[in-house]
Amino acid sequence: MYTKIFRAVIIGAPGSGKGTISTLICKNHGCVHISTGDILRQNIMKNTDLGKKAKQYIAEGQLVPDSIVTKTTLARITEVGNRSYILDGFPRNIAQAEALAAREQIDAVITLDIPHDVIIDRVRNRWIHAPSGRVYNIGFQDPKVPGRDDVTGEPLTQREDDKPEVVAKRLQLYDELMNPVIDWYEKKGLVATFKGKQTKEIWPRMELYLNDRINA
Ligand code: G5P
Ligand code: MG
Repeated sequence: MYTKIFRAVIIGAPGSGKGTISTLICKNHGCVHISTGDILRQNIMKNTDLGKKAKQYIAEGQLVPDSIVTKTTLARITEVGNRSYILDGFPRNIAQAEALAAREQIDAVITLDIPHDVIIDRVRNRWIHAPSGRVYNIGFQDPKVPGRDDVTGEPLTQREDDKPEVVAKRLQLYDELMNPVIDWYEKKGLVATFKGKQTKEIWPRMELYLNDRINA
């Protein structure tokens, strides 16, 4: 468990492993994983007002408008209260980064640098349990029973925005919008970048970094 409250942002291209690594961090260090993509997908499943507004943007690989996402994410952070968290998928542009900075003191920004060709292969093999956000990958993180979630036994699905043409759009949007966000955090001295092709190769380095950071 973290010895002090640790508030981190994780940044990486679509399919870079933000969700996978955040789950590992939270399992090993007892923090809360806040994924804006998971929150939005859960709202789409439940057909809430938020889900109805977000659905089309996500299907097309566009960003959901800031006004909606920022409000929802800050509300979730309020619910998490005085606990450590990893913010996955937010901020997505400078306006969101500024809105977050106005509210929260972020301790670290972790960026994942994974080659795009590796990402495209991964996304093709990704299956999710949409209600919980649990993620699987054929050949890397297989479900115990093919096509079924390990915990609930419910069927797995593929994401609407994992179609190849939408993934290409998401990758392009990522480079355009997130390089300025990373630079913005660089200037604040918060960024640690992890480069590699596989999560298992990145994870030991991430653990060293987190341990240093937390015990500093
Ligand atoms: P999301 O949900 O935030 P993305 O595009 O940022 O979506 P995504 O696709 O969820 O990111 P990830 O979390 O980085 O990817 O990656 P992951 O799921 O952990 O890993 C990808 C796959 O690779 C998985 O199947 C995993 O098992 C596998 N994998 C991991 N490591 C390895 C490995 O070492 N080897 C192999 N073989 N496989 C591995 O956002 C979705 C949409 O929501 C909206 C936008 O429309 C966005 O496009 N949205 C927002 N809009 C506005 N503002 C915001 N802040 C928004 N946040 C979300
Ligand atoms: Mg994710």
